[in-house]
Amino acid sequence: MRISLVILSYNEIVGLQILFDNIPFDVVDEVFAVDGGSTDGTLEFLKEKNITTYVQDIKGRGEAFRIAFRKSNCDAMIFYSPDGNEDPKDVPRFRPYFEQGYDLVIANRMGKGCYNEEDDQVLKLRKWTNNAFTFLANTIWNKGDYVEDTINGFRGITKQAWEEIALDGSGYTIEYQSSIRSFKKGLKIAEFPTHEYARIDGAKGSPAIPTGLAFVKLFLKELF
Ligand SMILES: Nc1nc2c(ncn2[C@@H]2O[C@H](COP(=O)(O)OP(=O)(O)OP(=O)(O)O)[C@@H](O)[C@H]2O)c(=O)[nH]1
Ligand SMILES: [Mg+2]
Repeated sequence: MRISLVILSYNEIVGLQILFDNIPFDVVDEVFAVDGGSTDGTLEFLKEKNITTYVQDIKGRGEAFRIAFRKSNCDAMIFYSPDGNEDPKDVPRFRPYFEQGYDLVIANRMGKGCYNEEDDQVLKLRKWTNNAFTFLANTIWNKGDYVEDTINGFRGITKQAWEEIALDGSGYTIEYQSSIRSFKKGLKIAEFPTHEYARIDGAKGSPAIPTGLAFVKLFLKELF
């Protein structure tokens, strides 16, 4: 089983500089980056590190996932975002699941023994919203074991499964769509517990309200 590690970046120079040396490149067979059009030195940094980088014509994580699928020469892809949320030490944890025949493997921030970036706050608005979308998707479409984190971007998928689910989602909804479509197709899904850390360059991140609305739209689209 050959695995690609796909670095997803959009103006992530601060995170990259801190995290890059901790990424265990030796456990994958291919590495490349898909970039949303960075202007902060991210592209120069990746070039200096000899990481092949595809710069998107159309922005958004949805498009980035689709480009990764077209560019990967392997059987499965792991998507890693170097903004600080995801622990690079988790990268080696995907392969055993793929080798056991799982189609979609998700780093779980929500279940027991997991940690979400809001867990030390009283108001966990983002976590609760995530969990509500997760509950709906499980209730409506999942015929297998409950999947606790349908939204985390830190996930891996086989190319065969990717082909089957044919995702057209844009932006930050792509992961949720990948979970919903995997439920619909009855694909084999595994989760392992992860610890979500704080964003390194705190100034950025996905905007809560537009992102929430995009999720509602995607949910309704999948429903009808
Ligand atoms: N390739 C690519 N990557 C993107 C794009 N938009 C965001 N990213 C990357 O995707 C990752 C996650 O985006 P964030 O903006 O951190 O979204 P988030 O994790 O939901 O938000 P925070 O919790 O605030 O970190 C980061 O590494 C971004 O650099 C894009 O259009 N293309
Ligand atoms: Mg983030």
